[in-house]
Amino acid sequence: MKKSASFLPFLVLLLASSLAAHATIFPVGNNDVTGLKSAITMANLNGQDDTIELAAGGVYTLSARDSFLNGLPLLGADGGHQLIIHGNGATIQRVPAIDDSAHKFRIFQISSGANVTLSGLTLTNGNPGAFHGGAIYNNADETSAATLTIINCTISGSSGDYGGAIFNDGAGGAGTTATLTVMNSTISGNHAIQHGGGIWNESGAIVMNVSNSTFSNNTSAGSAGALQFDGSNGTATGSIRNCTFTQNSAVSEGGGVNVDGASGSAVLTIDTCTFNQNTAASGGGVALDSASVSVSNCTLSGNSATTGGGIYLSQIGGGPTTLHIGNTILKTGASGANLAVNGGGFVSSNGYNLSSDAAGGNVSTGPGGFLDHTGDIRNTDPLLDPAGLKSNGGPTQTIALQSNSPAIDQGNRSTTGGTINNDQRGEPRPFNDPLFAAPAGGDSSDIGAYEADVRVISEVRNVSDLILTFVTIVGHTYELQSRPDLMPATPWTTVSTSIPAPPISGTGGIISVTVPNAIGSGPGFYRLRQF
Ligand SMILES: [Ca+2]
Ligand SMILES: [Ca+2]
Ligand SMILES: [Ca+2]
Repeated sequence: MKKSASFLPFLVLLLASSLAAHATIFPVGNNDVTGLKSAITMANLNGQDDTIELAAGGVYTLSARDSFLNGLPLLGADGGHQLIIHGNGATIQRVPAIDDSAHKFRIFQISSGANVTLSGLTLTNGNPGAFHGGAIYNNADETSAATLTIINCTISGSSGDYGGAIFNDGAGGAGTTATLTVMNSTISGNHAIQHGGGIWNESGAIVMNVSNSTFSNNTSAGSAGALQFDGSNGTATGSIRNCTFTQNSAVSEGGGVNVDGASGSAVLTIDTCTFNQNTAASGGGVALDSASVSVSNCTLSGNSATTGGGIYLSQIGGGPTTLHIGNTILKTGASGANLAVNGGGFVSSNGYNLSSDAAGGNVSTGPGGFLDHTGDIRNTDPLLDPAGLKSNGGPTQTIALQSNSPAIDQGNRSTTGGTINNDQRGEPRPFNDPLFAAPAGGDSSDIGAYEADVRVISEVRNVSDLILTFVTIVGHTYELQSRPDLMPATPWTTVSTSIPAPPISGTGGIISVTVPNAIGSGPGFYRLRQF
Protein backbone atom coordinates (compact mmCIF):
# COMPACT_ATOMS: atom_id res chain seq x y z
CA MET A 1 0.00 0.00 0.00
CA LYS A 2 2.68 2.42 1.05
CA LYS A 3 4.80 1.80 -2.01
CA SER A 4 2.01 2.44 -4.51
CA ALA A 5 0.86 5.57 -2.66
CA SER A 6 4.28 7.15 -2.93
CA PHE A 7 4.56 6.20 -6.59
CA LEU A 8 1.31 7.88 -7.69
CA PRO A 9 2.34 11.60 -7.51
CA PHE A 10 5.24 10.93 -9.87
CA LEU A 11 2.87 9.50 -12.46
CA VAL A 12 0.55 12.51 -12.20
CA LEU A 13 3.39 14.97 -12.65
CA LEU A 14 4.68 13.17 -15.71
CA LEU A 15 1.23 13.20 -17.34
CA ALA A 16 0.70 16.91 -16.61
CA SER A 17 4.01 17.96 -18.11
CA SER A 18 3.53 15.88 -21.24
CA LEU A 19 0.08 17.41 -21.84
CA ALA A 20 1.36 20.95 -21.32
CA ALA A 21 3.87 20.57 -24.11
CA HIS A 22 1.24 19.70 -26.72
CA ALA A 23 -2.11 21.18 -25.82
CA THR A 24 -3.84 24.27 -24.59
CA ILE A 25 -7.01 24.26 -22.53
CA PHE A 26 -9.36 27.18 -23.09
CA PRO A 27 -12.01 27.56 -20.37
CA VAL A 28 -15.00 29.61 -21.52
CA GLY A 29 -17.50 31.06 -19.01
CA ASN A 30 -21.25 30.62 -19.22
CA ASN A 31 -22.74 32.34 -22.30
CA ASP A 32 -19.43 34.04 -23.09
CA VAL A 33 -19.96 33.75 -26.84
CA THR A 34 -17.19 36.28 -27.53
CA GLY A 35 -14.82 34.16 -25.44
CA LEU A 36 -15.89 31.01 -27.29
CA LYS A 37 -15.23 32.63 -30.67
CA SER A 38 -11.86 33.86 -29.47
CA ALA A 39 -10.91 30.39 -28.16
CA ILE A 40 -11.82 28.81 -31.52
CA THR A 41 -9.82 31.43 -33.43
CA MET A 42 -6.74 30.87 -31.26
CA ALA A 43 -7.05 27.08 -31.37
CA ASN A 44 -7.27 27.25 -35.17
CA LEU A 45 -3.80 28.77 -35.50
CA ASN A 46 -1.58 27.65 -32.62
CA GLY A 47 -0.15 24.50 -34.19
CA GLN A 48 -1.13 22.17 -31.35
CA ASP A 49 -3.97 20.08 -30.03
CA ASP A 50 -6.48 22.05 -27.97
CA THR A 51 -9.42 21.59 -25.65
CA ILE A 52 -12.17 24.14 -25.15
CA GLU A 53 -13.96 23.65 -21.83
CA LEU A 54 -17.46 25.12 -21.67
CA ALA A 55 -19.14 25.99 -18.38
CA ALA A 56 -20.91 23.03 -16.78
CA GLY A 57 -24.58 23.23 -17.72
CA GLY A 58 -24.00 26.60 -19.43
CA VAL A 59 -26.06 28.06 -22.26
CA TYR A 60 -24.38 29.85 -25.17
CA THR A 61 -26.83 31.79 -27.29
CA LEU A 62 -25.82 32.77 -30.82
CA SER A 63 -27.79 35.70 -32.18
CA ALA A 64 -26.00 36.41 -35.47
CA ARG A 65 -23.82 34.83 -38.14
CA ASP A 66 -20.08 34.81 -37.58
CA SER A 67 -18.61 33.09 -40.64
CA PHE A 68 -20.50 32.27 -43.85
CA LEU A 69 -23.61 30.41 -42.69
CA ASN A 70 -22.26 29.63 -39.21
CA GLY A 71 -22.89 31.15 -35.82
CA LEU A 72 -19.31 30.41 -34.76
CA PRO A 73 -15.96 30.69 -36.56
CA LEU A 74 -14.96 27.80 -38.81
CA LEU A 75 -13.26 25.01 -36.85
CA GLY A 76 -9.97 25.07 -38.72
CA ALA A 77 -7.43 22.47 -39.81
CA ASP A 78 -4.46 23.79 -37.80
CA GLY A 79 -2.18 21.32 -39.55
CA GLY A 80 -4.37 18.40 -38.55
CA HIS A 81 -4.12 19.05 -34.82
CA GLN A 82 -7.13 17.93 -32.85
CA LEU A 83 -9.68 20.28 -31.33
CA ILE A 84 -11.83 18.93 -28.52
CA ILE A 85 -14.83 20.86 -27.27
CA HIS A 86 -15.97 19.57 -23.89
CA GLY A 87 -19.50 20.80 -23.41
CA ASN A 88 -19.74 19.62 -19.81
CA GLY A 89 -23.50 19.52 -20.35
CA ALA A 90 -23.70 22.97 -21.94
CA THR A 91 -26.03 24.01 -24.76
CA ILE A 92 -25.14 26.08 -27.83
CA GLN A 93 -28.24 27.45 -29.49
CA ARG A 94 -29.22 29.76 -32.33
CA VAL A 95 -31.69 32.38 -31.10
CA PRO A 96 -31.72 35.39 -33.42
CA ALA A 97 -33.80 38.46 -32.64
CA ILE A 98 -35.11 38.31 -36.18
CA ASP A 99 -35.54 34.94 -37.89
CA ASP A 100 -35.38 36.11 -41.52
CA SER A 101 -33.03 34.71 -44.17
CA ALA A 102 -30.18 37.02 -43.09
CA HIS A 103 -30.31 35.48 -39.62
CA LYS A 104 -30.28 31.82 -40.65
CA PHE A 105 -27.17 29.92 -39.66
CA ARG A 106 -25.95 26.61 -38.39
CA ILE A 107 -23.80 26.20 -35.24
CA PHE A 108 -20.52 24.65 -36.50
CA GLN A 109 -18.69 24.12 -39.76
CA ILE A 110 -15.66 21.80 -39.65
CA SER A 111 -13.09 22.84 -42.26
CA SER A 112 -11.30 20.44 -44.56
CA GLY A 113 -8.21 19.10 -42.84
CA ALA A 114 -9.72 19.49 -39.37
CA ASN A 115 -10.07 16.85 -36.67
CA VAL A 116 -12.79 17.83 -34.19
CA THR A 117 -14.35 16.05 -31.24
CA LEU A 118 -17.51 17.35 -29.58
CA SER A 119 -18.54 15.83 -26.27
CA GLY A 120 -21.16 16.48 -23.61
CA LEU A 121 -22.77 19.19 -25.71
CA THR A 122 -26.31 20.02 -26.80
CA LEU A 123 -26.77 21.85 -30.11
CA THR A 124 -30.22 23.14 -30.86
CA ASN A 125 -32.20 25.32 -33.27
CA GLY A 126 -29.50 25.42 -35.94
CA ASN A 127 -30.98 26.57 -39.24
CA PRO A 128 -28.98 27.82 -42.25
CA GLY A 129 -32.14 28.13 -44.35
CA ALA A 130 -31.99 26.31 -47.68
CA PHE A 131 -28.41 25.08 -47.12
CA HIS A 132 -27.07 21.75 -45.93
CA GLY A 133 -26.33 20.74 -42.34
CA GLY A 134 -28.79 22.29 -39.87
CA ALA A 135 -26.44 22.22 -36.87
CA ILE A 136 -23.10 20.92 -38.24
CA TYR A 137 -21.39 20.80 -41.62
CA ASN A 138 -18.34 18.47 -41.76
CA ASN A 139 -16.52 19.50 -44.90
CA ALA A 140 -13.92 17.32 -46.61
CA ASP A 141 -12.81 18.81 -49.93
CA GLU A 142 -10.65 17.93 -52.95
CA THR A 143 -7.39 17.98 -51.01
CA SER A 144 -8.10 17.42 -47.31
CA ALA A 145 -10.18 15.05 -45.25
CA ALA A 146 -12.39 16.11 -42.35
CA THR A 147 -12.90 14.10 -39.18
CA LEU A 148 -15.72 14.71 -36.74
CA THR A 149 -16.38 12.69 -33.58
CA ILE A 150 -19.51 13.27 -31.52
CA ILE A 151 -19.75 11.73 -28.04
CA ASN A 152 -22.54 12.16 -25.46
CA CYS A 153 -24.17 14.94 -27.44
CA THR A 154 -27.73 15.92 -28.29
CA ILE A 155 -28.56 17.60 -31.58
CA SER A 156 -32.18 18.66 -31.75
CA GLY A 157 -34.66 21.06 -33.28
CA SER A 158 -32.42 21.93 -36.22
CA SER A 159 -33.25 22.24 -39.89
CA GLY A 160 -31.29 22.14 -43.14
CA ASP A 161 -31.72 21.43 -46.81
CA TYR A 162 -29.89 18.06 -46.73
CA GLY A 163 -29.03 16.88 -43.20
CA GLY A 164 -31.35 18.47 -40.65
CA ALA A 165 -28.74 17.98 -37.90
CA ILE A 166 -25.49 17.04 -39.68
CA PHE A 167 -24.22 17.16 -43.25
CA ASN A 168 -21.15 14.91 -43.55
CA ASP A 169 -19.64 16.00 -46.84
CA GLY A 170 -17.24 13.68 -48.56
CA ALA A 171 -17.81 15.44 -51.86
CA GLY A 172 -14.10 16.10 -52.33
CA GLY A 173 -12.22 14.25 -55.04
CA ALA A 174 -10.35 10.98 -54.74
CA GLY A 175 -8.21 10.57 -51.66
CA THR A 176 -10.13 12.62 -49.14
CA THR A 177 -12.71 11.21 -46.76
CA ALA A 178 -15.31 12.72 -44.49
CA THR A 179 -15.26 10.62 -41.35
CA LEU A 180 -18.15 10.86 -38.92
CA THR A 181 -18.30 8.97 -35.63
CA VAL A 182 -21.32 9.32 -33.35
CA MET A 183 -21.41 7.60 -29.95
CA ASN A 184 -23.88 7.69 -27.05
CA SER A 185 -25.77 10.60 -28.56
CA THR A 186 -29.30 11.68 -29.40
CA ILE A 187 -30.39 13.11 -32.75
CA SER A 188 -33.99 14.19 -32.35
CA GLY A 189 -36.63 16.46 -33.80
CA ASN A 190 -34.57 17.68 -36.74
CA HIS A 191 -35.94 18.35 -40.21
CA ALA A 192 -34.63 18.25 -43.76
CA ILE A 193 -36.18 20.53 -46.35
CA GLN A 194 -35.12 17.97 -48.97
CA HIS A 195 -33.42 14.80 -47.65
CA GLY A 196 -31.82 13.35 -44.50
CA GLY A 197 -33.86 14.56 -41.52
CA GLY A 198 -31.08 13.79 -39.01
CA ILE A 199 -27.81 13.03 -40.83
CA TRP A 200 -26.92 13.17 -44.51
CA ASN A 201 -23.68 11.45 -45.55
CA GLU A 202 -22.58 12.69 -48.98
CA SER A 203 -20.08 10.79 -51.13
CA GLY A 204 -17.14 11.17 -52.61
CA ALA A 205 -15.78 9.16 -49.75
CA ILE A 206 -17.56 8.55 -46.49
CA VAL A 207 -16.72 6.58 -43.38
CA MET A 208 -19.48 6.67 -40.79
CA ASN A 209 -19.79 4.72 -37.56
CA VAL A 210 -22.70 5.32 -35.22
CA SER A 211 -23.20 3.47 -31.93
CA ASN A 212 -25.26 3.53 -28.72
CA SER A 213 -27.33 6.43 -30.05
CA THR A 214 -30.97 7.35 -30.51
CA PHE A 215 -32.59 8.90 -33.59
CA SER A 216 -36.11 10.05 -32.80
CA ASN A 217 -38.78 12.20 -34.41
CA ASN A 218 -36.63 13.41 -37.27
CA THR A 219 -38.50 14.27 -40.48
CA SER A 220 -37.60 14.63 -44.13
CA ALA A 221 -39.64 16.13 -46.94
CA GLY A 222 -37.85 13.67 -49.25
CA SER A 223 -35.86 10.54 -48.41
CA ALA A 224 -34.16 9.39 -45.19
CA GLY A 225 -36.21 10.41 -42.17
CA ALA A 226 -33.28 9.91 -39.77
CA LEU A 227 -30.14 9.04 -41.72
CA GLN A 228 -28.93 8.94 -45.32
CA PHE A 229 -25.91 6.77 -46.07
CA ASP A 230 -24.93 7.79 -49.55
CA GLY A 231 -22.15 6.31 -51.63
CA SER A 232 -23.55 7.31 -55.00
CA ASN A 233 -20.77 8.28 -57.43
CA GLY A 234 -18.28 7.47 -54.66
CA THR A 235 -17.82 5.17 -51.71
CA ALA A 236 -19.49 4.93 -48.35
CA THR A 237 -18.58 2.38 -45.69
CA GLY A 238 -19.66 2.16 -42.10
CA SER A 239 -21.76 0.73 -39.35
CA ILE A 240 -24.71 1.43 -37.12
CA ARG A 241 -24.60 -0.57 -33.87
CA ASN A 242 -26.70 -0.57 -30.71
CA CYS A 243 -28.89 2.28 -31.93
CA THR A 244 -32.60 2.99 -31.75
CA PHE A 245 -34.54 4.67 -34.56
CA THR A 246 -38.02 5.65 -33.43
CA GLN A 247 -40.82 7.65 -35.02
CA ASN A 248 -38.74 9.16 -37.78
CA SER A 249 -40.49 9.81 -41.07
CA ALA A 250 -39.63 10.41 -44.71
CA VAL A 251 -42.04 11.42 -47.46
CA SER A 252 -40.32 9.16 -50.02
CA GLU A 253 -37.99 6.26 -49.08
CA GLY A 254 -36.26 5.21 -45.86
CA GLY A 255 -38.19 6.37 -42.80
CA GLY A 256 -35.29 5.36 -40.55
CA VAL A 257 -32.24 4.78 -42.75
CA ASN A 258 -31.84 5.20 -46.51
CA VAL A 259 -28.80 3.67 -48.24
CA ASP A 260 -27.90 4.62 -51.81
CA GLY A 261 -24.89 3.45 -53.80
CA ALA A 262 -25.96 4.40 -57.35
CA SER A 263 -22.93 4.53 -59.69
CA GLY A 264 -20.75 4.00 -56.64
CA SER A 265 -20.66 1.82 -53.59
CA ALA A 266 -22.45 1.88 -50.25
CA VAL A 267 -21.65 -0.91 -47.79
CA LEU A 268 -23.34 -0.62 -44.41
CA THR A 269 -23.53 -2.94 -41.40
CA ILE A 270 -26.55 -2.49 -39.14
CA ASP A 271 -26.18 -4.64 -36.03
CA THR A 272 -28.11 -4.91 -32.76
CA CYS A 273 -30.47 -1.99 -33.44
CA THR A 274 -34.15 -1.28 -32.88
CA PHE A 275 -36.37 0.33 -35.53
CA ASN A 276 -39.70 1.35 -34.02
CA GLN A 277 -42.64 3.07 -35.73
CA ASN A 278 -40.73 4.80 -38.51
CA THR A 279 -42.70 5.71 -41.63
CA ALA A 280 -42.08 6.41 -45.31
CA ALA A 281 -43.67 5.81 -48.72
CA SER A 282 -41.26 2.91 -49.23
CA GLY A 283 -39.04 1.30 -46.61
CA GLY A 284 -40.51 2.42 -43.31
CA GLY A 285 -37.50 1.14 -41.36
CA VAL A 286 -34.73 0.85 -43.95
CA ALA A 287 -34.53 1.39 -47.72
CA LEU A 288 -31.60 0.41 -49.90
CA ASP A 289 -30.84 0.99 -53.56
CA SER A 290 -27.74 -0.25 -55.38
CA ALA A 291 -26.12 -0.95 -52.02
CA SER A 292 -25.01 -3.82 -49.81
CA VAL A 293 -26.52 -3.74 -46.36
CA SER A 294 -26.38 -6.32 -43.60
CA VAL A 295 -29.01 -6.27 -40.90
CA SER A 296 -28.33 -8.59 -37.98
CA ASN A 297 -29.50 -8.96 -34.39
CA CYS A 298 -32.08 -6.22 -34.94
CA THR A 299 -35.69 -5.70 -33.90
CA LEU A 300 -37.96 -3.93 -36.39
CA SER A 301 -41.43 -3.29 -35.02
CA GLY A 302 -44.38 -1.22 -36.16
CA ASN A 303 -42.59 0.47 -39.04
CA SER A 304 -44.88 1.25 -41.92
CA ALA A 305 -44.86 2.25 -45.57
CA THR A 306 -47.00 1.83 -48.66
CA THR A 307 -44.32 -0.61 -49.91
CA GLY A 308 -41.96 -2.42 -47.55
CA GLY A 309 -42.98 -1.41 -44.06
CA GLY A 310 -39.81 -2.90 -42.62
CA ILE A 311 -37.13 -3.03 -45.33
CA TYR A 312 -37.41 -2.05 -49.01
CA LEU A 313 -35.00 -2.97 -51.81
CA SER A 314 -34.83 -1.30 -55.22
CA GLN A 315 -32.31 -1.00 -58.05
CA ILE A 316 -33.23 2.36 -59.52
CA GLY A 317 -29.54 3.35 -59.38
CA GLY A 318 -28.47 0.34 -61.45
CA GLY A 319 -27.68 -2.10 -58.65
CA PRO A 320 -26.65 -4.54 -57.46
CA THR A 321 -28.77 -4.31 -54.32
CA THR A 322 -28.23 -6.93 -51.62
CA LEU A 323 -29.67 -7.29 -48.15
CA HIS A 324 -28.00 -9.81 -45.85
CA ILE A 325 -30.33 -10.44 -42.93
CA GLY A 326 -29.91 -12.66 -39.89
CA ASN A 327 -31.20 -13.08 -36.35
CA THR A 328 -33.67 -10.25 -36.83
CA ILE A 329 -37.26 -9.74 -35.70
CA LEU A 330 -39.61 -8.22 -38.28
CA LYS A 331 -43.02 -7.21 -36.97
CA THR A 332 -45.34 -5.37 -39.32
CA GLY A 333 -46.84 -1.96 -38.62
CA ALA A 334 -49.95 -0.24 -39.92
CA SER A 335 -49.04 -0.82 -43.57
CA GLY A 336 -46.53 -2.56 -45.80
CA ALA A 337 -45.01 -6.03 -45.75
CA ASN A 338 -41.92 -6.65 -43.64
CA LEU A 339 -39.76 -7.12 -46.73
CA ALA A 340 -40.39 -5.77 -50.24
CA VAL A 341 -38.29 -5.92 -53.39
CA ASN A 342 -39.13 -3.63 -56.30
CA GLY A 343 -37.45 -3.84 -59.69
CA GLY A 344 -34.48 -5.93 -58.58
CA GLY A 345 -32.51 -6.53 -55.47
CA PHE A 346 -31.72 -9.70 -53.58
CA VAL A 347 -32.55 -10.71 -50.03
CA SER A 348 -29.96 -13.14 -48.71
CA SER A 349 -31.15 -14.70 -45.47
CA ASN A 350 -28.46 -15.87 -43.09
CA GLY A 351 -31.09 -17.53 -40.96
CA TYR A 352 -32.70 -17.24 -37.54
CA ASN A 353 -35.02 -14.41 -38.52
CA LEU A 354 -38.55 -14.15 -37.12
CA SER A 355 -41.18 -12.48 -39.27
CA SER A 356 -44.76 -11.73 -38.30
CA ASP A 357 -45.82 -12.01 -41.94
CA ALA A 358 -45.11 -14.47 -44.77
CA ALA A 359 -41.96 -12.57 -45.87
CA GLY A 360 -42.86 -13.07 -49.50
CA GLY A 361 -43.60 -16.79 -49.10
CA ASN A 362 -46.43 -19.19 -48.34
CA VAL A 363 -48.50 -19.58 -45.18
CA SER A 364 -46.20 -21.99 -43.33
CA THR A 365 -44.15 -20.95 -40.33
CA GLY A 366 -40.92 -22.54 -41.57
CA PRO A 367 -38.26 -21.12 -43.91
CA GLY A 368 -39.58 -19.79 -47.21
CA GLY A 369 -40.04 -16.68 -49.30
CA PHE A 370 -37.27 -14.15 -48.64
CA LEU A 371 -36.44 -15.89 -45.36
CA ASP A 372 -35.52 -19.34 -46.63
CA HIS A 373 -32.57 -20.26 -44.46
CA THR A 374 -32.17 -22.64 -41.51
CA GLY A 375 -33.75 -21.20 -38.40
CA ASP A 376 -36.02 -18.72 -40.18
CA ILE A 377 -39.52 -18.48 -38.69
CA ARG A 378 -42.40 -16.80 -40.55
CA ASN A 379 -46.09 -16.01 -40.00
CA THR A 380 -45.43 -15.91 -36.26
CA ASP A 381 -46.09 -13.13 -33.76
CA PRO A 382 -42.77 -12.41 -31.99
CA LEU A 383 -44.70 -11.56 -28.77
CA LEU A 384 -42.86 -8.33 -28.08
CA ASP A 385 -43.42 -6.49 -24.82
CA PRO A 386 -46.82 -4.76 -25.19
CA ALA A 387 -45.29 -1.73 -23.44
CA GLY A 388 -43.23 -1.32 -26.61
CA LEU A 389 -40.10 0.80 -26.74
CA LYS A 390 -38.95 1.80 -23.27
CA SER A 391 -35.94 1.96 -21.01
CA ASN A 392 -34.83 -1.57 -20.18
CA GLY A 393 -31.30 -0.61 -19.12
CA GLY A 394 -28.41 0.45 -21.33
CA PRO A 395 -27.89 3.70 -23.23
CA THR A 396 -30.85 3.35 -25.60
CA GLN A 397 -34.47 2.30 -25.30
CA THR A 398 -35.31 -1.20 -26.47
CA ILE A 399 -38.30 -3.50 -26.94
CA ALA A 400 -38.27 -6.46 -24.53
CA LEU A 401 -39.72 -9.91 -25.18
CA GLN A 402 -42.69 -11.46 -23.46
CA SER A 403 -41.74 -14.44 -21.30
CA ASN A 404 -43.22 -16.87 -23.86
CA SER A 405 -41.84 -15.14 -26.95
CA PRO A 406 -40.93 -17.49 -29.84
CA ALA A 407 -37.73 -15.42 -30.19
CA ILE A 408 -36.24 -16.69 -26.92
CA ASP A 409 -33.21 -18.92 -27.49
CA GLN A 410 -34.18 -19.44 -31.16
CA GLY A 411 -31.34 -17.36 -32.62
CA ASN A 412 -27.69 -17.27 -33.50
CA ARG A 413 -25.80 -14.05 -32.81
CA SER A 414 -23.12 -14.71 -35.46
CA THR A 415 -25.16 -14.88 -38.67
CA THR A 416 -23.73 -11.69 -40.18
CA GLY A 417 -21.40 -8.94 -39.04
CA GLY A 418 -19.22 -11.08 -36.79
CA THR A 419 -19.87 -12.38 -33.30
CA ILE A 420 -21.47 -9.81 -31.04
CA ASN A 421 -21.46 -10.84 -27.38
CA ASN A 422 -23.94 -8.28 -26.04
CA ASP A 423 -27.51 -7.30 -26.72
CA GLN A 424 -28.48 -3.67 -27.40
CA ARG A 425 -28.51 -2.91 -23.68
CA GLY A 426 -24.99 -4.27 -23.25
CA GLU A 427 -26.24 -7.41 -21.48
CA PRO A 428 -24.28 -10.59 -22.20
CA ARG A 429 -25.45 -12.68 -25.15
CA PRO A 430 -26.26 -15.50 -25.46
CA PHE A 431 -28.23 -16.13 -22.27
CA ASN A 432 -29.37 -19.75 -22.31
CA ASP A 433 -32.83 -19.93 -20.78
CA PRO A 434 -33.15 -23.45 -19.39
CA LEU A 435 -36.85 -23.60 -20.28
CA PHE A 436 -36.30 -23.09 -24.04
CA ALA A 437 -34.44 -25.50 -26.31
CA ALA A 438 -32.20 -24.00 -29.01
CA PRO A 439 -32.82 -25.02 -32.64
CA ALA A 440 -30.26 -26.78 -34.84
CA GLY A 441 -27.30 -24.49 -35.36
CA GLY A 442 -28.55 -22.00 -32.79
CA ASP A 443 -26.44 -20.66 -29.93
CA SER A 444 -29.28 -19.85 -27.45
CA SER A 445 -29.24 -16.17 -28.40
CA ASP A 446 -32.66 -14.62 -28.69
CA ILE A 447 -33.69 -13.36 -32.11
CA GLY A 448 -33.56 -9.56 -32.29
CA ALA A 449 -31.77 -6.78 -30.42
CA TYR A 450 -32.90 -7.78 -26.92
CA GLU A 451 -31.71 -10.82 -24.97
CA ALA A 452 -34.19 -11.92 -22.31
CA ASP A 453 -32.38 -12.94 -19.17
CA VAL A 454 -33.23 -13.08 -15.49
CA ARG A 455 -36.93 -13.60 -14.80
CA VAL A 456 -39.21 -14.93 -12.13
CA ILE A 457 -40.85 -18.21 -13.11
CA SER A 458 -43.10 -18.73 -10.12
CA GLU A 459 -44.02 -17.42 -6.70
CA VAL A 460 -45.60 -20.06 -4.46
CA ARG A 461 -46.87 -20.15 -0.88
CA ASN A 462 -46.13 -23.31 1.07
CA VAL A 463 -47.97 -23.07 4.39
CA SER A 464 -46.24 -20.02 5.85
CA ASP A 465 -43.22 -20.09 3.54
CA LEU A 466 -42.75 -18.12 0.33
CA ILE A 467 -40.88 -19.90 -2.50
CA LEU A 468 -39.59 -17.82 -5.38
CA THR A 469 -38.22 -19.58 -8.47
CA PHE A 470 -36.23 -17.67 -11.08
CA VAL A 471 -33.77 -17.98 -13.96
CA THR A 472 -30.25 -16.80 -13.11
CA ILE A 473 -27.15 -15.58 -14.94
CA VAL A 474 -23.64 -16.82 -14.29
CA GLY A 475 -21.51 -14.04 -12.81
CA HIS A 476 -24.40 -12.24 -11.10
CA THR A 477 -25.50 -12.67 -7.49
CA TYR A 478 -29.03 -12.40 -6.18
CA GLU A 479 -30.91 -11.61 -3.01
CA LEU A 480 -34.52 -11.19 -1.96
CA GLN A 481 -35.46 -7.87 -0.46
CA SER A 482 -38.56 -6.93 1.51
CA ARG A 483 -40.39 -3.96 3.01
CA PRO A 484 -43.52 -3.84 5.20
CA ASP A 485 -45.28 -1.23 3.04
CA LEU A 486 -44.81 0.71 -0.19
CA MET A 487 -44.51 4.17 1.35
CA PRO A 488 -41.71 6.06 -0.46
CA ALA A 489 -39.69 6.54 2.74
CA THR A 490 -39.69 2.83 3.58
CA PRO A 491 -36.45 1.20 2.41
CA TRP A 492 -36.02 -2.25 0.86
CA THR A 493 -33.94 -4.44 3.16
CA THR A 494 -32.14 -7.70 2.44
CA VAL A 495 -33.97 -10.86 3.53
CA SER A 496 -31.11 -12.51 5.42
CA THR A 497 -33.21 -15.51 6.50
CA SER A 498 -33.73 -16.85 2.97
CA ILE A 499 -32.63 -20.39 2.06
CA PRO A 500 -30.12 -20.31 0.45
CA ALA A 501 -28.85 -17.22 2.24
CA PRO A 502 -27.71 -14.18 0.27
CA PRO A 503 -25.63 -13.54 -1.74
CA ILE A 504 -26.99 -16.28 -4.01
CA SER A 505 -24.69 -17.01 -6.95
CA GLY A 506 -26.21 -17.28 -10.42
CA THR A 507 -25.74 -20.64 -12.12
CA GLY A 508 -27.22 -19.96 -15.54
CA GLY A 509 -30.03 -22.26 -14.46
CA ILE A 510 -33.14 -22.10 -12.30
CA ILE A 511 -32.87 -21.43 -8.56
CA SER A 512 -35.62 -21.62 -5.93
CA VAL A 513 -35.32 -19.51 -2.81
CA THR A 514 -37.44 -20.09 0.29
CA VAL A 515 -38.34 -17.40 2.81
CA PRO A 516 -39.43 -19.26 5.97
CA ASN A 517 -42.45 -17.84 7.78
CA ALA A 518 -42.92 -15.07 5.25
CA ILE A 519 -46.70 -15.32 5.48
CA GLY A 520 -48.72 -14.44 8.53
CA SER A 521 -46.31 -12.00 10.14
CA GLY A 522 -48.08 -8.89 8.83
CA PRO A 523 -48.03 -7.35 5.35
CA GLY A 524 -44.88 -7.71 3.33
CA PHE A 525 -43.62 -6.94 -0.14
CA TYR A 526 -40.78 -8.84 -1.75
CA ARG A 527 -38.53 -8.27 -4.72
CA LEU A 528 -35.65 -10.10 -6.36
CA ARG A 529 -32.48 -8.05 -6.75
CA GLN A 530 -29.70 -8.92 -9.18
CA PHE A 531 -26.18 -7.65 -8.60
CA1 LIG B 1 -4.87 24.07 -32.41
CA1 LIG C 1 -31.41 -16.58 -24.97
CA1 LIG D 1 -32.22 -22.84 -23.70
